[in-house]
Amino acid sequence: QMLERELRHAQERGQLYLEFQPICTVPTGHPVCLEALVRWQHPEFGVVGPDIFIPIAEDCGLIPSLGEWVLSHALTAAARWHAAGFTAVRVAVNISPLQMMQPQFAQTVAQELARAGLPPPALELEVTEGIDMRGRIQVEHSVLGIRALGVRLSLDDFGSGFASLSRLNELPVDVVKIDRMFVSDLTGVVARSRRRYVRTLISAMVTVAATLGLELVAEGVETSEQYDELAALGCTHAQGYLFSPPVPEAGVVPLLGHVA
Ligand code: G
Ligand code: G
Ligand code: G
Ligand code: MN
Ligand code: NA
Repeated sequence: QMLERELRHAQERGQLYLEFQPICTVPTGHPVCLEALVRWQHPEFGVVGPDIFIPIAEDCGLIPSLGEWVLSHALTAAARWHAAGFTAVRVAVNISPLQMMQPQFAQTVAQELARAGLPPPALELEVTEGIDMRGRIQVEHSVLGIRALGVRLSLDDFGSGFASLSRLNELPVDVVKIDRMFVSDLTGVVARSRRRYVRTLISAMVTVAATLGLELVAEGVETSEQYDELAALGCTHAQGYLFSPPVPEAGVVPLLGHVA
């Protein structure tokens, strides 16, 4: 496949770059974390999104190397904003389940933190809720290793897959991210019963997160109507176009400076 061949060269040809999107506290809107999102600038195809090329990288064995590139560059960026004085602002990095299956994954994370000169709690690793059961022992090994370092774990896309509210207390995570589909249906043009269901669900998530001492992030917040609804329900954190779209690295410090 053509994309696969091109992707094999993307890293060495300097075609990958990161954007960063703030995760903000509710209700003050202050950024506490920036999620790194990888992009591929191809000379002919233009900017290719991770929705397209991450699955390809996973299929053709490129994900360990690509994932390490993302981790390394995200930490380098975070070291820069820490050096600029924003030491309380973390960086979140999306991790493919295939990376979690590598025996040496936690060790790689430790090495990259040391290289960037950052303390482990400055890093949050986002694992998607759809993480499957094959190689579960190895995934658990990585999870324990990551936790032992003091790196934070975030459960991405919560509600979209297999995890249930009742399973949350078995998962050693610090953060739960409500899938943006729920946020969208909170105020969207959907049946009144669907809106009521989504509101009840988020309210239950707020209760469970508070009980377990987890941070709860609503993803994909686009309108102040959604924001106000989430604030009223008791959501502690939010992310989305309302606050900021993903921005290039040069846009991060101005973003932090603006709200500091
Ligand atoms: O940035 P965007 O909304 O296009 O991201 C689409 C999807 O790609 C999201 O599910 C996001 O989690 C995923 N993604 C973005 N960057 C990375 C990355 O560096 N690694 C992995 N594994 N997934 C990523
Ligand atoms: O006020 P400040 O510049 O910190 O806000 C940062 C972001 O958070 C802005 O994009 C703003 O729209 C959003 N925000 C902060 N507080 C509220 C609020 O009470 N309601 C809504 N709708 N948005 C808010
Ligand atoms: O699955 P994950 O949460 O990592 O996906 C993040 C993706 O969501 C990024 O690709 C980002 O571009 C996208 N995104 C961020 N904010 C919004 C938003 O407010 N609305 C929508 N529709 N997508 C968003
Ligand atoms: Mn994510
Ligand atoms: Na998500």
